[in-house]
Amino acid sequence: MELVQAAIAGDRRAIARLITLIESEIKEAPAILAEIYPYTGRAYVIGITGAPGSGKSTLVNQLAKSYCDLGRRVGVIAVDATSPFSGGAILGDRVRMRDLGQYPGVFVRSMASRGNLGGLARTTPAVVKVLDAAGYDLILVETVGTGQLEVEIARTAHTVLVVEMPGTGDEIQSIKAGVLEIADVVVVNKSDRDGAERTAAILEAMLSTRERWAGSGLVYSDHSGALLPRLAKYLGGEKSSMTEETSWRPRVVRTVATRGEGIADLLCAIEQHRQHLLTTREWEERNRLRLLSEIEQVLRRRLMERLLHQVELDHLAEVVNSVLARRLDPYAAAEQLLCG
Ligand SMILES: Nc1nc2c(ncn2[C@@H]2O[C@H](COP(=O)(O)OP(=O)(O)O)[C@@H](O)[C@H]2O)c(=O)[nH]1
Ligand SMILES: [Mg+2]
Repeated sequence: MELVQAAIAGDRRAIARLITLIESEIKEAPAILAEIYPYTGRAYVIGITGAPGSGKSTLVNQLAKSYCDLGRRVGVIAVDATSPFSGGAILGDRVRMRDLGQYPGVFVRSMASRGNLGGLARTTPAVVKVLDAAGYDLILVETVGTGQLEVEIARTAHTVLVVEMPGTGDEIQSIKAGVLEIADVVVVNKSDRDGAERTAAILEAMLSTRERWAGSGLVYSDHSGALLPRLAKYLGGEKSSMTEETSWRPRVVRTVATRGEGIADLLCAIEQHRQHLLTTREWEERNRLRLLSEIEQVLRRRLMERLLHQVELDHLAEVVNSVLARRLDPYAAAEQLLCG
């Protein structure tokens, strides 16, 4: 496809159009991704998650500029919440990210989550691939930041930053949301406010006691992960090849994103994590789990589509009526639908 080749060659308009096609999940999307896939696997993906207002977008701005100054090509994907009422995405982030547009080496894209839970849009991993194939060697992905458990980013990124603000133990969002589990680097942003030092100390203490094994966040037992943990175990061998000495201990970094303070430290922590992944088996393990998780998600969707395609509507209505009339329970109903 001409458009795909143009995007791979780095044509910004082609990249933008390709992303739009993939986002709208046109029926050619699988063929497009198949063409792109051989060109992927070169980018380093950094995920940025954390509660709304914690400063994710401001940090992403700073990181993008810093990497750009270092001569890197940077792709930015900001996932917005889609309001179930308006269907529109939040404008604030888009405005905030606009000044990145002046940087020729930076490509910025907003995506609406379209009701997908887990902090990303369903097509975000595919969009990451487009930017990867187009030669962006660093890709920053900002999650929606609903304050809920956003673990999908751990399956997409090589390094996950969890952004916090100064607060007491009770107020620290990532502890409440359990999202600390997936953090590779914890950022205490807004460190110009009181209590940043104490917050950093609380987080350090939390992180030193958390149970760890390579890629724990990746096989987090969310509602969907039945196949993934089993296969991961089978393919990856024992639960952990990491000993205490070789496993990564998440770093805590304080920043003031609005003033660019602490950004150099943050870059350093990200680089240390990257080096850690590369020098241990974790790099390989994470890649395996990431791809496995992607296959599983496509499989899940395809199986459901196939099932819905096969079931006769008459039959479905009949089964539902039986459940309503208490002649059949929901489990038996599902079984009947599966067996046709
Ligand atoms: N005081 C202070 N404000 C900040 C800092 N970083 C971001 N902000 C402000 O916090 C608000 C939310 O930032 P934003 O980046 O949109 O947060 P997001 O919702 O997590 O993406 C904005 O008004 C920023 O200007 C910081 O380090 N210190
Ligand atoms: Mg934001």
